Amino acid sequence: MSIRIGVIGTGWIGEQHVRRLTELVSGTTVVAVSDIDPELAASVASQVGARVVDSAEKLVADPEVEAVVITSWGPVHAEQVLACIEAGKPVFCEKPLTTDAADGRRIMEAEQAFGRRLVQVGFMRRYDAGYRQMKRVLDSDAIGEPLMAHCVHRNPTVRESYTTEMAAKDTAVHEVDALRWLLGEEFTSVQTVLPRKTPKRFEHLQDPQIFLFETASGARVDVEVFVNCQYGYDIQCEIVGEDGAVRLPDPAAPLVRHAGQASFPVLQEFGDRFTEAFDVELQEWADRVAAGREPTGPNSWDGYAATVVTDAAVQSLHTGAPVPIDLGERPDFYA
Ligand code: NAD
Ligand code: ISE
Repeated sequence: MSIRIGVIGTGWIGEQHVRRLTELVSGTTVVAVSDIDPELAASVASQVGARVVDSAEKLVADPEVEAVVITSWGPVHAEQVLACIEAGKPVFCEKPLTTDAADGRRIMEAEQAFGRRLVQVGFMRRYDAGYRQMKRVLDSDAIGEPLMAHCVHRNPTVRESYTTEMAAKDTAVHEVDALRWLLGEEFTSVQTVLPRKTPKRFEHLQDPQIFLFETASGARVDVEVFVNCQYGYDIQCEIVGEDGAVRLPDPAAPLVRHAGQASFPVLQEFGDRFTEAFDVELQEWADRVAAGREPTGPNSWDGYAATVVTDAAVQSLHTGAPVPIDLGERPDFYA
């Protein structure tokens, strides 16, 4: 039996997830889609034989829809997730869970009142094979207690609508979640450091940026975000422990020897770098939904924590000073 899914938001990643849920993920059928742009919704719906529903609220309430995937814009995620919880339907929400920490707390309260976890957040790096290998190394204690992490997040270029604050909230947010998960602890402060701006792109944009985080145990994590690096999509991560270090592997690529050089290509798109992670992420989510069990992926606390941490990074961007991070107590519900 296939789970009947409704998808809200049929833009770039929504269309990809609709295709993924139709062609790659087993046990799922997209039965309905909705977008504030009805033509876009109709075009995506027609590719997979789904119905178009004329609002997110109606899609959530639709009796045929058993579970919901939210791929709309960040600022509308909170209300859509809350509607799913009220309807008692499992929901996979692309990052960010919310753009506001108070909304993250509302979601956690609603879920706890419902009595069962229904929400998974789309931090797909936890499903990437390389990150999973790193996690196994860390959990095996092979490198001892982590002391430092060095991360790089480079995009070849971004659209003009990309703003300076998005370096933290849209881009570094992936490292925030991945490092909280890898290290198994929370961030306690952040300072945003601004190098000289690249002249290669928009005048309005401060790019690159460096985020210096501290964790509860005193480990340090530095994250370079450079979204107009020109040469490709490049994700790097190294964790240094008391007894050794572990580094994220580059995606496998053939090494070409030619004209006195040995080289391999650098990927250009984040969609290409994390395609398999997206596939695994949605398959594992769907399997849990089909089994009637709570999701095991990033939960509402993780979504809330990422918002609080990236809000603090934006605050530091404006002042230059380190900003303390206070998440409050994590409810046992999210242990
Ligand atoms: P997009 O602008 O291409 O698509 C968003 C779509 O949502 C648009 O078609 C828009 O019309 C629709 N929408 C907006 N408000 C709506 C509403 N109230 N109801 C229904 N539809 C609505 O953006 P995108 O690049 O596809 O990003 C969508 C989300 O996915 C964002 O939250 C983004 O951060 C996230 N995302 C995650 C990753 C990742 O690596 N996990 C990558 C890209 C995007
Ligand atoms: C985008 O929204 C993503 O989520 C990508 O993974 C990231 O690399 C990019 O910088 C973001 O804009």
